Amino acid sequence: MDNKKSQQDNVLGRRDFFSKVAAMSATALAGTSLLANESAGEGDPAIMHHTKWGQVWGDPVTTNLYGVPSPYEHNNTRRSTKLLASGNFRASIAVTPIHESEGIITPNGLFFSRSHGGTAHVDPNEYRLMIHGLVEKPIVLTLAQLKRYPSVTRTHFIECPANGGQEWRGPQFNSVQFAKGFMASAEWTGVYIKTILEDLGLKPEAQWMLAEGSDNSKMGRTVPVDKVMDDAMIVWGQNGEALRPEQGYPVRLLLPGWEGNLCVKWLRRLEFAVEPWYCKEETSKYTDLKPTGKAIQHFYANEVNSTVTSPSPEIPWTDLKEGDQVEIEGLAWSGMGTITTVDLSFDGGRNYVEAQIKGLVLPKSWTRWSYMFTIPKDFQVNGKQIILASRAIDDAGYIQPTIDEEIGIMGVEAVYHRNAVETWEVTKEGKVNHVQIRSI
Ligand SMILES: Nc1nc2c(c(=O)[nH]1)N[C@H]1C(S)=C(S)[C@@H](COP(=O)(O)O)O[C@H]1N2
Ligand SMILES: [Mo]
Repeated sequence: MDNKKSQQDNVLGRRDFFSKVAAMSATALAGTSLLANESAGEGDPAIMHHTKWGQVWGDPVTTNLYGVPSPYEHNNTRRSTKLLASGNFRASIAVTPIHESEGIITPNGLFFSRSHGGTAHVDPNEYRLMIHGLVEKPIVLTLAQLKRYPSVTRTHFIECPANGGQEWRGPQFNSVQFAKGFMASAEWTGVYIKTILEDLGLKPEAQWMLAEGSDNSKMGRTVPVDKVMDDAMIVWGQNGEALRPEQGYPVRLLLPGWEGNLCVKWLRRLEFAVEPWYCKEETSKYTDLKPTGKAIQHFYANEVNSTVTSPSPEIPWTDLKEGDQVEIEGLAWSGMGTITTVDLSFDGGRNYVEAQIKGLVLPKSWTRWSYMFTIPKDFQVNGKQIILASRAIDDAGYIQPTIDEEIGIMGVEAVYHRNAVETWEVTKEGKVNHVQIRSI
């Protein structure tokens, strides 16, 4: 495997800025309370009067036998754009509103979706999975038979390796949803493929596994047997219910941390062999062109990455004023391991302070981070406009590169595996814009 980014062993630039910002926040937190001085007081009719909804019957419990979000949340949706679609939107991508997401799980209706031939609608009664090639006992399973294997439940993100891939030459989208939302996270239930292979008997010469979809795109990708025997899963459950059609109902392949493209949906066939297949999606696509003209192939894991999600172009600070406390939040993730540290910069990545990691920290999972911040005068820190940037480190020892480091190695002709530090400027009105800062 060609690891395109070298490991950096030192964490740069925490020094003086760290102490300054830390001191600033500490003083602010000691001197004021969070929101206790903001009380609307006695005059607020919204708390003084009976509520409209408290004076009528509520809906019968039978109104939504399958629950739907409050109508007030109508804006919290996946989004798509012609820039990300071909022709009739069948081969297209709809991105997750990561700025609206809470915790580390994406609700199924908001899970990003990328399909090369449209969403297939599979009849579970006609569903079959064939496992063959270099196995002692080839098999064709129905869905019910597949589910008789012992199941496991694991939380993992799926990220299209093209996440951010439109932006090698600079921001295309003034939106965190479009810039970073080619990913989502769920609690998946299924069976480890190694469990099935213990049953069927994998022949020792097997080195590669072909996974093929039954949809119109016939998505085919080859996976090294090492990964298959490590943590590859066949999944049918997504956040406590069956997979959604967009996620490959009734069954998909899940390769924790690896390119979303390899997680073949509407899975029909697994075949084991000595050589890789060199399918269309691992030759013409999902390879990265380097400045030398050579392409990187068989490069699978999504590397350590992070983004600020709030504030963002979608969630600006325009309603906040000097002295207000606000939580800066974001996500960090790595397909190679567990997030250990997230750093936050107010000056575009020159200096960093350490952010707080919140909640569950799981391998190959979204990890939520946060930083309590006091809005400074004119939204300036040390007399300069704020440029937010986050940088994550994982336990495989990787640290996100700067955009200059990444472009230095990859040029700008690549599409996949962009994981450089992203930058977000805050204007003096509190608006947030996606920017790219070179040569810092
Ligand atoms: N059968 C099949 N599997 C597929 C695809 C497809 O078009 N057909 N798209 C792939 C791509 S490019 C990605 S990024 C992920 C997206 O998974 P999601 O739609 O559940 O987010 O599925 C992968 N698996
Ligand atoms: Mo993808």
